[in-house]
Amino acid sequence: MDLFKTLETDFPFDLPNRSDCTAKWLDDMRGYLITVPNGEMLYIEHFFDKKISDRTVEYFLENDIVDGRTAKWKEYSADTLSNIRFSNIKWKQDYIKLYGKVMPLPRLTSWYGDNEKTYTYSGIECIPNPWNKGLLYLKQKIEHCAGVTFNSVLLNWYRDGQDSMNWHADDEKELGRNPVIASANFGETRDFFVRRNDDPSLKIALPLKHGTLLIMRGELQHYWQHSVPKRLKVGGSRFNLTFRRIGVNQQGDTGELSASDEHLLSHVHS
Ligand SMILES: O=C(O)CCC(=O)C(=O)O
Repeated sequence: MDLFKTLETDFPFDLPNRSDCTAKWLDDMRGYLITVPNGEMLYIEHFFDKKISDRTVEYFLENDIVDGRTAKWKEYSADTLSNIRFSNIKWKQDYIKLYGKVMPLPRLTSWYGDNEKTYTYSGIECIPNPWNKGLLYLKQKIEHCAGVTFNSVLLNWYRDGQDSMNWHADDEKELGRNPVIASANFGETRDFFVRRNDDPSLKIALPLKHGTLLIMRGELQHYWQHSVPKRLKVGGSRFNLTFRRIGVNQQGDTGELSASDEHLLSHVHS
């Protein structure tokens, strides 16, 4: 037991100084359980080690034209990007209609999942790409920790600190009530903010780093929103993967792993 982890000032994130917002180090998880009114989060700063995290970034960027590590991705137009064949992830530029104007989302995205796990957010319909080896590897590790299975993942690529994600909750009806959402992070560190719907001044800032896993669960998506604000000093790419369960919770299937599921998972390998 690492005694120093029990010191309140030692948290690697900012927690409001209130008795109903607490964090507790869990030795078996090697992370913090953060409890807030109507929700909880598990924050595992170094869930994936540096080797796996570095390899994941490479895997996401492998393509037929440019060196993924040195390319100035923000300088590529949507047209140029659509002509680059990424070997492992089908990145795309999505658009939303805002005040009658069509605007590019300030990040690239990609959606993977089981057959027919179509997902719609902000009016964007996502048809799933089939799982690949790398994503299944990450999914299996995360499921083992989260204790639930996931059938889909939204990938976000923040090419630099100007790319961002606005305040929202993952509360689409396909996700069912009280969804478990697992967020895996690679590349540049970005601040992830969580704020209470009925009191936006109640806010938590969590740095999501190269290899950090954040699991959101309980009623969090119904009472809190989250965002990733711009950080102009950040020059490089960050990748975020949110693993979800689409269209299953409604039938009372919680997705919890059973002993036989855990056994099956051991057959999925990198
Ligand atoms: O990039 C992040 O950490 C947030 C992603 C997110 O909120 C989402 O995909 O809904």
